[in-house]
Amino acid sequence: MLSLIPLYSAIQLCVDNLAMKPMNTTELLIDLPGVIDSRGELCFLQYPDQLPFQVNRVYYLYNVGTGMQRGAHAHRELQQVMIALNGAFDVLLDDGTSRNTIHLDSCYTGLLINKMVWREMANFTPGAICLVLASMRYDESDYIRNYNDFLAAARDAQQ
Ligand code: T46
Repeated sequence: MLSLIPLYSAIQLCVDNLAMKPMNTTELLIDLPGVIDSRGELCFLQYPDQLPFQVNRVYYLYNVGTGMQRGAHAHRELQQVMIALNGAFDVLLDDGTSRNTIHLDSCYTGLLINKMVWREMANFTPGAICLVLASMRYDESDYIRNYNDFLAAARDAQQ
């Protein structure tokens, strides 16, 4: 006999998504200081003024093809700050109860992504570069790559 559990999970996921509130992202956007002179522009961020954590890893995404998506996971402990160093892209953030999509298109803005936040990046413009400053070294066991598992863990964490 067919199990009804996958069907029930899918329906529950749809109901949950419809119930999502818009996430307030104001506090997540970090204004980065810039120094502009005749030689060009310089932008910086340092702990603890603009960065709420000390950086243990840096990586960047580039050459992301048209229509390609990145992310689609959450992190149990990792915090990150993301900057559109060049071009633009969209970042969907979802904490399990609220969600919002942020358009990043300025190297003067950092986006703080806290732990236990599902993220999906899309709509990369040609030549876009996404710089990420991370609080921890790479650790695959910190990833939650299944959305239902993320929702269950986020609800446990919020109780
Ligand atoms: C995130 C978004 C914004 C490593 O070996 N070391 C690293 O530091 C990273 C980030 C990745 N990898 C390996 C793991 C995979 O085999 O690179 C491969 C691609 O990683 P992933 O599919 O996780 O890439 P994205 O772009 O979907 O996600 C990345 C980060 O992994 C993630 O933490 O928040 O960028």
